[in-house]
Amino acid sequence: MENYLIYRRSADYFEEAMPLGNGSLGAMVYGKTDVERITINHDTLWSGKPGDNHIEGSYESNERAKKLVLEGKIKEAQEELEKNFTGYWLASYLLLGNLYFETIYPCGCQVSDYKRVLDLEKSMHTVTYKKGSAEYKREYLVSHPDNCIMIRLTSTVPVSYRFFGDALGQEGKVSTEGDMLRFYGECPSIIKPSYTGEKEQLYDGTGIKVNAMLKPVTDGEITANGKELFVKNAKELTLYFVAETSFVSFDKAPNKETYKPCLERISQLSKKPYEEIKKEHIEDVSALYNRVKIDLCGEKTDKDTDERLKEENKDTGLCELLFNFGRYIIIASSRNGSRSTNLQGIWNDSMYPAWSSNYTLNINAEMNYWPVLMCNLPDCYQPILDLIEGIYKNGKETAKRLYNAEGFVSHHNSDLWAHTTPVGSKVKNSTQYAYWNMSSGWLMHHLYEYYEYTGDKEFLSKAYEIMAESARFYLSYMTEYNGKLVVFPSTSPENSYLINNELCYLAPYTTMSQAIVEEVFINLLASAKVLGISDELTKEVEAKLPLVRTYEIGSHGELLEYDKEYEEFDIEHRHVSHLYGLYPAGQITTESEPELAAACRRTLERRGDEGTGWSMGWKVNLWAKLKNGEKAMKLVKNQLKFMPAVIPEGHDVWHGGGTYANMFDAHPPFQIDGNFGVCAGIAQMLLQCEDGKIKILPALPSEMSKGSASGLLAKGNVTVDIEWENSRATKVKLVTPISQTAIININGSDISVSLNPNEEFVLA
Ligand code: FUC
Repeated sequence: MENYLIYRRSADYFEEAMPLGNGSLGAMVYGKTDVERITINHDTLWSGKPGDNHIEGSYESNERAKKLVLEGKIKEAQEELEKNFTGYWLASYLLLGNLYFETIYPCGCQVSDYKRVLDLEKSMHTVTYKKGSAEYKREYLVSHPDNCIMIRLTSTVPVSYRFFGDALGQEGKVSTEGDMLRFYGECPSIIKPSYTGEKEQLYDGTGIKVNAMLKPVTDGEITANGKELFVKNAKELTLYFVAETSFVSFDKAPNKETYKPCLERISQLSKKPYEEIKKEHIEDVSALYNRVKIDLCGEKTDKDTDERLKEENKDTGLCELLFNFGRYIIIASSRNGSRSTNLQGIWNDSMYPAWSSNYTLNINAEMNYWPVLMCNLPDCYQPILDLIEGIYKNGKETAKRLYNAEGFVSHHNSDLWAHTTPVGSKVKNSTQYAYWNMSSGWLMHHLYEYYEYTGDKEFLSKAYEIMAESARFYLSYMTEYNGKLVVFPSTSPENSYLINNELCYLAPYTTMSQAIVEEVFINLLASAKVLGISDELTKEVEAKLPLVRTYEIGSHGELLEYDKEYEEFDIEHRHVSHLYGLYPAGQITTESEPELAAACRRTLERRGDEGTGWSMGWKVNLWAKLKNGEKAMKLVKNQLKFMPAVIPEGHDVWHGGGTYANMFDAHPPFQIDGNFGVCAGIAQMLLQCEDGKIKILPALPSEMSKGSASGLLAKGNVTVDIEWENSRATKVKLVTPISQTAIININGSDISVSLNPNEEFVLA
């Protein structure tokens, strides 16, 4: 079983360090034997504050831009939007700080037998080594039940340690308090995104505050000097770390007390024995992790993980490890009560992370949740549902102010505060990303998908209001154009085309916008049917649905991305937005829409098999949906291409992604979406739910001709176990709490089966 990341040397870079987390607290452990470094995160440490960030005049600007597009003046329309429509940058995800500790050894001998291992099943990191004849062991974990970071240092001889740290960029402080090390500070209320190139931070007392404490419990002697903590002659040392922030909720000023609760919590917690915390932690995480087990019959190996990544011929075991690592990071970064995972999950070591490490909603933030339900982790899905609720509440004002429309709307970016306004801040060419009012529609996919997998009608009846308001926005904002009902004008996320050698982003409409609206409408009607709702809204949606579909096939046989065929600028552009209908929406399937599916295939062929990490992750899913296991596997392997922590000079970061030594996805730079994307893609090679069927092994590559998978979740809350040999399913076991008739596609045939609640159904 591929449950371990193994290394025989410590990390020099973040992209080599080991991630641990409980959804809220995150730690990146370097495993250094001289001066250890642990970068610590808390999911609520962001810049900014809640509230209205709309700018005046955007409605009028959009109206002017619409008119210009109608007149064919695309460049002028873009300039108009960039001048008067684009708004403030949103908040940035930050870091809590770094904890360091130096080990002062009794002998100066060399380190030998060094090994660090991340155990995915137990969610624990262990470092072992020797110095002379003395043996050293370190254990690291981040507990969800006890909400703390735990470090346990043991050695066969007494050693001494020096602890110190840094906190929250320029304003944070680290000092000692009694026998503890305290980290405290305040987040800036404004910090410019790294891509503006401006390093500017504003601290005005309104930012989120943090207090964190590290407390040692040891057989050695503890002293402190105000700045650093010392532990002398210890053979056993347990470190407890807790953090409290003043964050309250997306719509309230952060004013929760942090200092006292932090002190109280650490003094209580430090009475609890390490072994007890560890036992409860392992029970907690392994209960989630072990729901799914796959065996892709890879070679048994004890090789270092980065060495495996560097090998030319990657075996199926590495694919299995990538899948398991994806499930591991879901559990480590997204738990009930934590924030929705951002561009870096919860792991970030910079005050100026790439793209602010916030929520990019034109693919990235959604991709983070693609594998969660399939991997039977509905408990880890709640954070994105919470984010959607915030966006829904804020997005009503945005719909009114920017579009004079009903319902709610959000754009390509959001943050801890669930902001829904377009960014761009008058920057040239910002239309390319900032002018995109489609994320509110895309997010509805996640509401309906949650219902589809869990069958939770109570959830659906609550979510329905949000889905209805999303539909209302598009109904009231869309325009008739060439006999169709379209989002006018629109962009296709971050792509461009050429007119007279000029870069254009805006088009009268785009395939993706239309596919998103179609999905919003279809899912609304499906939900209304489940809930027995029939009213004005459902009637209007039903009547307008046929006017929304605009799919066209171009001269290369490809699916068109815009209202018509334009001259392409970057044929291998990383976004494959126009294939939204194939995946994630599933409107196009090879069975229901063979012609459109063939056009999707041409589009993918023309886009190529490279891309940023997340782009390849998306393509794994798309090829799997096209039932092409060989291509899906090729993309998995491309994504597994080793990426050094220092990006080689001249490397094309827009087309050349890969995987870092620590298995983190490389855009590059590090971006976690690709990990989640490929994890979902591997699951889709084994199981798909479409056309009202559960399809077994729909895109199995020849390299995976033998194997087994258990615990995958299918729509309808059906847990599926599969065994296969010679590329044919030999045994399929289904269990569901919901009585239902399911159609199972197995070895090329459809079989209708009646499933009784909690009774195993076996097809052999
Ligand atoms: C989208 C992508 C970029 C990057 C950014 C965070 O804008 O186009 O490649 O992933 O999000």
